[in-house]
Amino acid sequence: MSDRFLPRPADKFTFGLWTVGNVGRDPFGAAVRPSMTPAEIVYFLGEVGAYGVNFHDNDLIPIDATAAKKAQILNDFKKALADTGLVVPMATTNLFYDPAFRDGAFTANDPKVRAYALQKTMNAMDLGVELGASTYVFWGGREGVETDASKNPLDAGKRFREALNFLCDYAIDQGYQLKFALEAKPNEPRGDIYLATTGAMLGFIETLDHPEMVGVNPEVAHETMAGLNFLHHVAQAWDRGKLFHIDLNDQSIGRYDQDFRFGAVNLKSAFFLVKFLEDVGYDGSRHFDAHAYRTSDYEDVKAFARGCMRTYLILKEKAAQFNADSEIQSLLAEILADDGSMDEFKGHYSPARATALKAYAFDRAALGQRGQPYERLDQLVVELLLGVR
Ligand code: GCO
Ligand code: MN
Ligand code: MN
Repeated sequence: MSDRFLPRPADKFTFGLWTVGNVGRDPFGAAVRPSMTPAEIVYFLGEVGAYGVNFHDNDLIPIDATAAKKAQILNDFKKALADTGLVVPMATTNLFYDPAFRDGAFTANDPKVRAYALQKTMNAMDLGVELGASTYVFWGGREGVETDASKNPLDAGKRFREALNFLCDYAIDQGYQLKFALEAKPNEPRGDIYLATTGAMLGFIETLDHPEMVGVNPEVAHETMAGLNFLHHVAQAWDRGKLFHIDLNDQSIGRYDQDFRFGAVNLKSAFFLVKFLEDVGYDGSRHFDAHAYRTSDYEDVKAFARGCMRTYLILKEKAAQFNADSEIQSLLAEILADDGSMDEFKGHYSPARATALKAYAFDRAALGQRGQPYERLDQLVVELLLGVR
């Protein structure tokens, strides 16, 4: 392995406890790997070179743990963090596994479930902050329906808004320096999950009492499952200053929720994503929300985790190569050429500008005759990725 692709803390590569700790259970089969304790997972992540570890409340502390058990787990976990130097940049709440959440959490029809979800989240926020988290993720896995007969989507939206407003105020009241990151997913485990895309989340955030505290946590697999262009959603989030976190993995369109190793399916999309994050200077966590194939043993899970980080770093190098490639750059310059003749029409509206633009005689036929060398450009990208440039 070439050293330049070894992860460093500055890369901010993080994994959830549930990712490398995934035991390979799926809807059709039982666990295939023995479970590791949270502390064991931290040592495992330290060994593969990760920077941080994230968790759901119940990845760390089982939902029915006694106070003594909780204290012991926390003690072991903190020791593992200290021994490895790993940090906890993000925490989240499990609001999907327990049967109590079978009809959702913040959007459930039963007000007792909604209140319990708030209580559970406040406790989980306390736990996350105690361990150093500065980003708090909300993934509403059960916040949806199988039938719209069961729930009015307007009510669901109001309930979700009320819950987030309550929790923002709780964070402020506690003096927590927490930012919230909302993670959209179109479906699975519910038939349809509310606020199904990152774009929907961005619109929703503006309706909150403290929109400045709330951003998004887009995930490659989630927009891809819906057949959408993930990069475009990330770009919109970045443009609004809302890219607070990102979940990296991979996914084939039209398949089950795969959570594959970053870059495992669509290297070209992964390349443009990494290039975007690096070009704009995204400096948050690069969080891998993925898990190894069910066929893997723990040696292979290490290969999975190292592979996620290594592919990111290779693609980062490819992005720098793209930016330095004279043929690519001169093609881009040609594509983006601007002779300045339209300068008088650029910028904000003014009555004079509108009048001048309406009076201008365009040569529409000439506009339509101009071709663009996008085939050449794309082939250069392909060759760069294939390592022949
Ligand atoms: C999924 C989601 C989850 C969330 C996690 C953190 O598809 O199951 O991506 O993995 O990211 O619950 O909120
Ligand atoms: Mn996911
Ligand atoms: Mn995720």
